Amino acid sequence: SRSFIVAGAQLGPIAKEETRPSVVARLCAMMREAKARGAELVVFPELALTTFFPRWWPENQDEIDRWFETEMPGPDTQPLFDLAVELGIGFHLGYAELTPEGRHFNTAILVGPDGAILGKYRKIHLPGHRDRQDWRPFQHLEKYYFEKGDLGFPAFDAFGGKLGMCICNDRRWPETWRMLGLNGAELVVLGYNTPLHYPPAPEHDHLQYFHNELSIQAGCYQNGLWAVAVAKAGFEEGCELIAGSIIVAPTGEVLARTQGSDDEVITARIDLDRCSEIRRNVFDFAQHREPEEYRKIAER
Ligand code: CDT
Repeated sequence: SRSFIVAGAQLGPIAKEETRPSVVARLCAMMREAKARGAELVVFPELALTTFFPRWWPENQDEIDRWFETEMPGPDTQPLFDLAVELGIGFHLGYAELTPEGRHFNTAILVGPDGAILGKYRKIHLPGHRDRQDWRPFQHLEKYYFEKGDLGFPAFDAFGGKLGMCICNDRRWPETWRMLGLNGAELVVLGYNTPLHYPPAPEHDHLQYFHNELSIQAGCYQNGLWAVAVAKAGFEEGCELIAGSIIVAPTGEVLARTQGSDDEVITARIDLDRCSEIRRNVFDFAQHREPEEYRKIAER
């Protein structure tokens, strides 16, 4: 078996004025707890170093760039990498990336227990809107702040198997999971910032937790893979974000779930060999997929 313990490290709210070093100290405390509980990998949320800034319309370029990292690790994030090496634990971190060419991405990385970056993913499904919409109680300007990811849905050799990443809204799209499954991912790690209130369709607000779990459980089952899905949660700058971080098996079963909406670590032992329970049966892609019937999926 290829079994090991994974951790999800849910974050409670991050205030607009909370500093990077303060947030990194919170991440380090949860990394220590994950290690104490035997985890070899700890998963942090989407945009885990700052408040969820796409909720504000920026007045100038500086108000955009202040949220972005120009190097990884940089001076503020180096302590997280140093602690990972000291403890011998890998991690997944979401952050806003500003490239040397001036490109802005919603990014996540996978870091090994030696502190080396094993893989990078840039968010492909950017939700929300590009223009300022003052009728909303808060903005969701991901289409304005970020450009679409340009790295596809790769799976990386790591932790004795194949690991893939996606970010928040990506988890709602079956194409994300199928691309990761086709690329061989056995474990998908992801973070999310999901407001409880969805202004364009408030009649669905009570379904936010359900749709989160539905999407992740279906993605796992239909592709025979594991997932660790981790929230930034709680009341953040007047906006309530859902919690409900989960670890899900290839059968679609939820093995661990957070209880509250603050900083909280969950763990579960996972066995990558269990992917074959699904992949050798109902979802044996080689035997049963019919891609020539799916052409429309890859068309505009
Ligand atoms: N961060 C992120 O992608 N959040 C979206 C919110 C709903 S769409 C405005 C999500 O899919 O959870």
